[in-house]
Amino acid sequence: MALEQPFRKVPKVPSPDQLIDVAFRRASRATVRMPTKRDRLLIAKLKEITKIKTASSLITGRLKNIRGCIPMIEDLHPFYRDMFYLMINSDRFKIAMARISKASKLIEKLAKEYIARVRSSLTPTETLRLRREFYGRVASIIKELDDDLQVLSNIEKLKRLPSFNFNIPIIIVSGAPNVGKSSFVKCVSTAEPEIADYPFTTKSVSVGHIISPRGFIAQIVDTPGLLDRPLEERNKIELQAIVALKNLEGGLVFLIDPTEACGYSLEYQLNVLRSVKEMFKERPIVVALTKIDIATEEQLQRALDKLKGERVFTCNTLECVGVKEIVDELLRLVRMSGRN
Ligand SMILES: Nc1nc2c(ncn2[C@@H]2O[C@H](COP(=O)(O)OP(=O)(O)OP(=O)(O)O)[C@@H](O)[C@H]2O)c(=O)[nH]1
Ligand SMILES: [Mg+2]
Repeated sequence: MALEQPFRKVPKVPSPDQLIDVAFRRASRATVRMPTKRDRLLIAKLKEITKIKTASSLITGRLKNIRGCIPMIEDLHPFYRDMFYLMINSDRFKIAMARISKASKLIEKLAKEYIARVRSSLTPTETLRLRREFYGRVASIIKELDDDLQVLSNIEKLKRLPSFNFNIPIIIVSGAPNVGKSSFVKCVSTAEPEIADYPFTTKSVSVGHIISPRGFIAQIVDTPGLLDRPLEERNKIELQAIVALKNLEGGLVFLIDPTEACGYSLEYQLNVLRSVKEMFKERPIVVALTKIDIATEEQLQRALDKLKGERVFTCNTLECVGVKEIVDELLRLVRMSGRN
């Protein structure tokens, strides 16, 4: 199955101090092939040149590797692209990439220049002074990149996003907290769902794979903290994250707990449903009542009355009763709407 997660390969972005420390430490340990002639000046030159080469290639190598592992943002699937722009200011990102590239080229140029100067120096003391001067200049170039490296280190948070196969439908499970969303995902997906974090909160998103005798047919996503409150209760970052979710082609399941054991009144839950419908206009949505094992006749009837005109399913997500029918119905609606 073709799962995508464009940020997984982005390496850990070091701070300027970490980068400098590692490079200079590695350079001081670099081995030098001693010449057969025991010439103090020649030995000093070889030692300092090796240090300059090692430190500069480690630093430029790390910087190039970071830049090379960052995907082309405009080529990304819109879900990941929106999530990227949610976490990273696009102008600042472009500036950071350009400044890092420039710094890397400058260090390469300086290394060449200092190697040439060490080669033509006349005393061992001069070779040492030149190498130290090189280190000083490199350190100040890298320290200037503090903000830029910080910007790129935010990309690391995007590694926590789940992977998706965008060729098959994605079902988003929504509903007020505690109504049974996670239990629903567990019921319908075969393997343990992949647990990932939103980059902007500690809450975990989980993605399960739905497999039928025909194979891998859909993915199911639990999005705690995003589609569980009415629109007015969401902050800017959550609203942007919801915009990103809209790029996931498929449909939604909306769960309602008619017993209110979840801690939210039926009215509140219906208000959340209104918001979700508002946000996902023209998306297939299947509404289902959960906890039918403990719901009374009255509770069920009251919910059905309030949902008049709507096709409502029922389920018990503790024992996985009625869940398959909900998924089948949603996939049917998705196919009819041409959304995957
Ligand atoms: N009796 C009964 N309890 C259920 C059912 N589904 C879930 N529960 C219980 O309800 C509680 C919440 O279930 P979860 O699946 O964690 O609900 P959730 O919507 O994922 O909750 P959040 O992630 O906090 O929003 C748990 O204690 C479940 O055991 C059900 O069909 N019947
Ligand atoms: Mg949950």
